[in-house]
Order: sequence, then structure tokens, then C-alpha cells
Amino acid sequence: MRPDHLHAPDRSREHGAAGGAAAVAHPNIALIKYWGKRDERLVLPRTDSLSMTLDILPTTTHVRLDPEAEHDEVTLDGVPLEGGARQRVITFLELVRERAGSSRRAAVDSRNTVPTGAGLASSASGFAALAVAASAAYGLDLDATALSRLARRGSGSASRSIFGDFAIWHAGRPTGSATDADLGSYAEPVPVAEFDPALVVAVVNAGPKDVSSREAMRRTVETSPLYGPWAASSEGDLVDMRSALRRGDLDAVGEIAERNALGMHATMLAARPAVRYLSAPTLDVLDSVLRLRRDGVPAYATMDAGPNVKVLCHRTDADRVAGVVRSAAPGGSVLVAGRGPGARLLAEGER
Ligand code: 2P0
Repeated sequence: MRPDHLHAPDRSREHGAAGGAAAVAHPNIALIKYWGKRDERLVLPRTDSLSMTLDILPTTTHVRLDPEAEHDEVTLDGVPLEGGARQRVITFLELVRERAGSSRRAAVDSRNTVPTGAGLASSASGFAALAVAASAAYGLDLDATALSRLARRGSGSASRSIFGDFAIWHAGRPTGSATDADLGSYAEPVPVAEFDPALVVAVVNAGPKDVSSREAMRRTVETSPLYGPWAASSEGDLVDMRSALRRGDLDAVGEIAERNALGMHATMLAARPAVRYLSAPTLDVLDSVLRLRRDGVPAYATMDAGPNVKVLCHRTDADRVAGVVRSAAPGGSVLVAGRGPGARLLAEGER
């Protein structure tokens, strides 16, 4: 495997205005959470995390290079991005251009099927699709590991959406190395037994969150007295999770995921000032998950930087779980996801 910083840019592979490149990527939900960075610019996490990629809510992103343009153009669901969101994409394109030795501006057109900024992993699918499409458009020949490192620079959780099924994102070594490839922070597939889990996604509120996960993570690391203990316990959770996945033991996977997520939210509640993503409908759904378990249905909850709840269960129980969750949060909507594919380039005929 060649490290990405040694790749010589191949200008003949750069796709100009006519062609460009397009890619699709799916969101992932962390079963062992990423919460806290040790380096904000390089997007290096403090702990390892592990996720399941979903088979719903993909993002599709087109990148066209325009030799005439003076600025990048970025649209999300057909609407031009502005401010910080636009700058985040441009900073990412600069990184790709630097590696490709190109100064060409790009037109980026991204379509989400997942509500943006609602804690449903839109930045994971978004930056994974952008990494695959932009690197192809600029003629970089990156393997999956290098794509994962690149996607990480856009949004940490995007490193995991390069891969399908279950993926671990390694925190890597302490900063100080000269190149990203030396830092060891990338995702890779995790060996998993044959089993058929579903994630029932209870969307109790699809609106954007009040506090960005970036800001919330920073505040938690800097001020929460519970952060250190959670990060330490997450290491043990990861070991237990890998073993549970190897056995295909859904109960163990669910128990570990639930305790890891509740612990992460506890760190936020103890931040100063507190960050609270969990709302009254969130707690109603959590109560319904406990009732399901009491009734003998294996179901376990995990929540991210938002009020929505993802319930892990056997695929064969998914309809029942979806029904119970739907009546617990009548104002929301419920989606059922299974194990999804990794990010990939779209062929000409698929765009
Ligand atoms: C995760 N989350 O592991 C965790 C759990 C939310 C809670 O990754 O700052 O959008 O772009 O690296 O990836 C959400 O954070 O953050 C996230 P940045 P990201 O899925």
C-alpha cells in the first residue's frame, strides 16, 4: 500500500468540466462513540470508535472541475452553501488540490436524503462521498485507507463511511509526525459474524441542532469532569464490542452500545455549560425500548448529537420494534436500516 503523500499527481487523470466524478456514501451510526478531538485541524480523535454503516439515507455528490472558474461553487440539495458550511467544503477541496498539484476550482453538488445537521450522520455520508468524488475528479489514485484518512479531514465520522458493514476508526498515534499517513488515524473493516441486525431510527426531531457537535465536543473535553473516565471506559467497551461482533451476539452488542452512548451523553450533561441533546420525546422512546426488553424483545438504544434514537434489534423484530417506537413518539417518523455498503464512485450511466 502506497502512502497517499507519495502519490504523484497524474494530470491526465484530472476530469475537466465535461466529466467530473460522482460518488455515493451512506451514513454510519457509532456503536462505540467518537466524542472529543486531540487535534482540531487534523481531526484526530481522542479515542477509537466503531460503527455500522446503514443501507438508507445516502448522499450523492458530483464534483466538476472548471478551468474558467475563479471560485468554488458548492450546493447542497440545490441550494448554494454559505458561511462556515461552505468554507468547510472549500478547505477540504484545498486539501485535495494541494495533493493533486491543481489550482482548478470545482463545482460541488451534493444531495442528501438524510436531514442535514440533525444528528443523523449527514456529515459522515457527505464528506465520505465528497472525498471519493473529489479525489477522482482531481486524478488522485487513493486506496480505501487513504480515502478514509482524507474523509476524516472533512468530518471525523466520515472516515468510517468509506467502508460498509462495521468499521473501526483508529485514533492513531500522538500528533507530531510530519505526514497524515504517519498518524495512523483511519478506519478499516471489522470482522463480524454472520448476523442480521437492524437499526430502527426514530426521528423525533429532524431540525438542525442548537449546538454543533464540533462545539459540543470541544466544550465537553475542556470542561466536563466525566470526560476522562468515559474515554477510559470506552477502551474497554471497544474490546468487548469487537468480541461481541465476532460472536454475532446481538444482546452483548446492544448492551455495550447503549452503555457507551449513555456514558457519552453523561459527559455532555456534566459539561459547563451543559450540552443536552436528549429531549422529552427521546426519553419516551428510551422508555419504550426498556418496555420491549421487559417483554422479551432484544432492543437497545443509541443516540448521537441530537434527540433522535437508533434502536438496535434483530432484523426479524424490526417491524415490531418500529411499531412500538412509533407509538412512543407519535410526532416523529421511523425508518428501518440494515447493514449498508461502503462509499463508491458512480459509473457514467448511474449519474
Ligand atoms: C460518532 N458523533 O461517533 C459521534 C457520536 C456524534 C456523536 O461523529 O467535528 O460530525 O466533523 O469530526 O463527525 C458527530 O461528529 O464531527 C459524530 P466532526 P462529526 O458518530
